[in-house]
Amino acid sequence: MERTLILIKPDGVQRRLVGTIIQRFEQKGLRLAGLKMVQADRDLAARHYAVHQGKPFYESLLKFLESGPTVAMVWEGREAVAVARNLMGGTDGAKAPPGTIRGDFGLSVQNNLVHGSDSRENAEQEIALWFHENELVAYESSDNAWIG
Ligand code: D4T
Repeated sequence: MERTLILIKPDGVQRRLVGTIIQRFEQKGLRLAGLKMVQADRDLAARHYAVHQGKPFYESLLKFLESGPTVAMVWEGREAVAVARNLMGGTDGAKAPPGTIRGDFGLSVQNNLVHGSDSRENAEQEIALWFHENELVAYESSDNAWIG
């Protein structure tokens, strides 16, 4: 079963979009395996966005992620990484298509509401960064046979 890390970034929390965003992943058929609210500090923000170190938007990106609580989640299911990225839409909310989270609720590049892992390998690293293994719950969902 593939897993992915999804963050509802501080703008999504402040704009009271947590329930709406969770509903998108839930209705698609992905299964929630972990959920918590985190106030990211500089260390966590820097480790999460290490790949962007040195880019012009890096400092501003860290400040944004530190600016308020984030909802961290692990979702699992068939092709969970790609499915979640499709639900989110592209980085820039102004260009993301309607029907996607960013396309429906955002106009910004930086304040783009959600983060989703971009590969299976990065997903596992990011899950380990945001969660302890004992915070994740393995269970059978009763609708498995219908969703696939
Ligand atoms: P994340 O990683 O948050 O899911 O976003 P994306 O995968 O869609 O986009 P990304 O890695 O290219 O960028 C990470 C993060 O940086 C912000 N950003 C990006 C920014 O503030 N200015 C920029 O010019 C770019 C390219 C938005 C998302």
